[in-house]
Amino acid sequence: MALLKHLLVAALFLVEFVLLLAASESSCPAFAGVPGTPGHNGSPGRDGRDGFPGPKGEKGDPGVGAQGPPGKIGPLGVVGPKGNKGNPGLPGTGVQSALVLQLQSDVKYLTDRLTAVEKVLGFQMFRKVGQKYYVSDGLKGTFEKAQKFCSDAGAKIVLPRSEDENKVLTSLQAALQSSYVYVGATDREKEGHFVDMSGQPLTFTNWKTNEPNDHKGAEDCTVTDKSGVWNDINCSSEWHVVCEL
Ligand SMILES: *[C@@H]1O[C@H](CO)[C@@H](O)[C@H](O)[C@H]1NC(C)=O
Ligand SMILES: [Ca+2]
Ligand SMILES: [Ca+2]
Repeated sequence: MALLKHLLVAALFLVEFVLLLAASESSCPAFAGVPGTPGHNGSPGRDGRDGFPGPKGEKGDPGVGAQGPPGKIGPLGVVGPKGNKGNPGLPGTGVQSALVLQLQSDVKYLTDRLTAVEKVLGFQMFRKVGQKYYVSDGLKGTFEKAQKFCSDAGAKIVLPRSEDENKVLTSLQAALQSSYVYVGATDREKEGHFVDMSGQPLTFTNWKTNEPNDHKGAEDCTVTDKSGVWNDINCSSEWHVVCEL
């Protein structure tokens, strides 16, 4: 049965094929056939040609250039007028005031020391003892000249106030190869009462035995000898001058 059905279908197709051939080769009218089923979609066609150029575009915005390098520095201006005086400062705190006072004190001390040292450097010979300098140019003179020489140099005639100072004066005296050096002690105001150049009593003395003796009633000035002992002597003899700073 199945074989027979296939044979019948195949025969039907054959008849339809013969009829189609006959219809295409003859002009004689024929009956319109039953429409076939729609075919499948074909493959896409080839790309079309490029289109015509479009219309001209609108005018563009103005361009912006990059910033150029800075120009040269101009010439100096005229100096301006002097400014007004500043306002007075605020009062300092206790700590600041103390610090300023300490610094002022330190500066004054250093300035005084420097001034003294500069004076010392003006002399041919000097010795340092404590905070003092004993200085000399090797000159000789009366007591009055000795006083003036030291005063003119911004100093005072030497007067040892301690054993140490007396020894240093003896050392300087040896360097001067001096027999006697005037020291700043006199009893001109009151016989037998020796005072310093400010009129104050002496706090240190180193009198030789049996001195001061006011020999011939004419000895109101004082000298040290080579060994460092003191003697009263007249004020008009010329002895080495030593000053202290
Ligand atoms: C002063 O003393 C010296 C030596 O000590 C002596 O030669 C001189 O004559 C004295 N001068 C006076 C005025 O006394
Ligand atoms: Ca005397
Ligand atoms: Ca004497």
